[in-house]
Amino acid sequence: MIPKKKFYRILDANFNRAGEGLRVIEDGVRFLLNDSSLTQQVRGLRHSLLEKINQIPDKEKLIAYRNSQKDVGLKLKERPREKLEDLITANFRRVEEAERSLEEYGKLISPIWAKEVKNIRFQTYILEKKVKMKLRKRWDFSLYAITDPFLIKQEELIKKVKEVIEAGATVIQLREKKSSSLVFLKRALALKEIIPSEVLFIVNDRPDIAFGARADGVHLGQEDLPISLAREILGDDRIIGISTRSVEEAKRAEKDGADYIAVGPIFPTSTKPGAGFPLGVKAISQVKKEVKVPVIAIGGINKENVREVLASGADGVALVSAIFKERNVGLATKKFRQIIDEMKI
Ligand code: TZP
Ligand code: MG
Repeated sequence: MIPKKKFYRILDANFNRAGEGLRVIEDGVRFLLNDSSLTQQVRGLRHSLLEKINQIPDKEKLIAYRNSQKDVGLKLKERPREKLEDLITANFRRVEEAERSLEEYGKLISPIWAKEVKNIRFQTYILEKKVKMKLRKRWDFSLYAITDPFLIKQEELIKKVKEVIEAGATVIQLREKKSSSLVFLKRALALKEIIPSEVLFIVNDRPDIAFGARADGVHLGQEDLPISLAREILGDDRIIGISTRSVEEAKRAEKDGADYIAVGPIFPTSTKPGAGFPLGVKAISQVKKEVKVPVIAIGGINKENVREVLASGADGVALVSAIFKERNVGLATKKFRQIIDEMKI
C-alpha cells in the first residue's frame, strides 16, 4: 500500500508546475503581446487553481510532504525553444500535463475536487487556442470599416474594400441585410480572397457564413444567435463580437465569451434604422470601466467627433457612412487613420 503522503507530494509538485507555467504565459501575453484581456484571463486561471489547491482536504500535508531535493524531474532535459510560440506552447503543455496529474491523483483524495480541476484543464485548452491565435495575428480593432450594400455598388465592393485596407483599416466587416444566404456566402468568399492576413475579416450576423468563408470571426446583435452557439460553430480561436447598448449588456456579453464589444449608437445615425436613441460618448467610458475586452464605438462617428470618441477610451471606431458614403473611400479612411495614430490608441 502506497502511503497517502506520496499523493500529496505529487499534488504539490504539479500545482507548482502549473503555477510556474501560467506565470511564464502571463508574462508573455502581458509584456510581449500587451494584451490586458488575455493577461486577466491567464491570471484568472492561476487564481482558480490556487483556490482549488486551498480547498483540498488536509491541505497542510502538501508542504509537509514536499521533497524537492529528491525530485527526479529536476534532471529531465528541456527541448530548445526558438520562437515565442514554441515557448508558449511548451508552457501550456506543462500546465495541461500538471492539471491532468492533479486531476488523476486528486481522484484518490476527492473525486469532486478532481472534477473541478478537470474544468480548469478545459479552460486552459480554450485559453491556449486564443493565445495562439493572437500570436499568429494581432487583434487590432482600431479602424473597423463596415460595408453597406446600399452605399456600395456590388460590382465595386472588392475595389472599395481594397482601397480602405490600403488606407489603413484594421478590420473589415461584411454587412449584408437583404441578400440571400448564397449571395452572402459568395461575397464573403470573394472578400476572404483579397483581405490580407494582418487585417481581420468579420462577417455580420451569420456564424455559419463566417465559418463557410473561413473568416476571422462574426459580429452578432442582441437578436442574433447566442454567443454560445456561435462559439460551437466557429471554435475557440475565432473572434466573436457583439453589439450592446448598456453596461449590463456589455458585462453579460463578456461573461458569455465575447472577444470584443461594440457600443452604440454613440451619435444619431441613419445607417441603421431602429438602432435606438444615441447613447453619447459617456456610454464608452462607462462600459470601458466594467469590461476587459476591447470596446469599439459605433454609430454616427465622423471626422469631427472621432477625437472625442477616442478620448472617452474606445479601443476602436466602427464606421459605415463616414467611409462608404464618400466618393474617395481611401482618402476618408486615411484621415481616420491619421487621427487614430495621432491619438495613439
Ligand atoms: N450598429 C449600431 S449603429 C450602426 C450599427 C451597424 C450603424 C453605424 O453606421 P454609421 O454610418 O457609421 O453611423
Ligand atoms: Mg446583427
